[in-house]
Amino acid sequence: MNIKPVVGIVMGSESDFEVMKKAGDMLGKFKIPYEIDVISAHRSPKLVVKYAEEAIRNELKVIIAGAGKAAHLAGVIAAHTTIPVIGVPISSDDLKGMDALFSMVQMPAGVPVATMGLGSSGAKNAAILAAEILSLSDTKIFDKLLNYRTVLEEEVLAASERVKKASAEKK
Ligand code: RP5
Repeated sequence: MNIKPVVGIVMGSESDFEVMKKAGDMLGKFKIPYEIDVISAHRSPKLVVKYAEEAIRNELKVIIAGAGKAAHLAGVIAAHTTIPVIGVPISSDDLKGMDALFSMVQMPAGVPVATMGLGSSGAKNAAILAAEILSLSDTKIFDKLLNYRTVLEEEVLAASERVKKASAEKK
């Protein structure tokens, strides 16, 4: 997208991309322009501080940060900006994401990170939450969110029909 990004998606490693691209896909559905990058709280800490400090000047409205293991990326960004930060904990083989979840959700009072659930669902929800924040001052996004909820309901109704039909066929 050529339009100026209003959401920044960052991740701690390229290995997070498979999950974090789901956030980008969801923002794309809402036609919300975003930028996406890899910056690491541990491996490139100066870049993280620079990103966070320049975020307001770059007119970002929400930052989505995904990381695994000792997941400090979202918290460090939140420490350097007042833009809302949404964290996505990413699962790893060792502790199955509990490490990332606890690192992110246990922010000390004063510096919030809106922590999502683990993995792909968390990445999608991060994008939807970003859209909800933006919708407070953008009626087009507000309408798209309402439409999205309608689609969700239609999908449940369709699933309901399929399950009832499959169950009736077994009787
Ligand atoms: C974290 O460590 C990253 O966010 C990633 O989830 C995890 C492992 O990184 P790699 O070793 O795969 O680069 O900083």
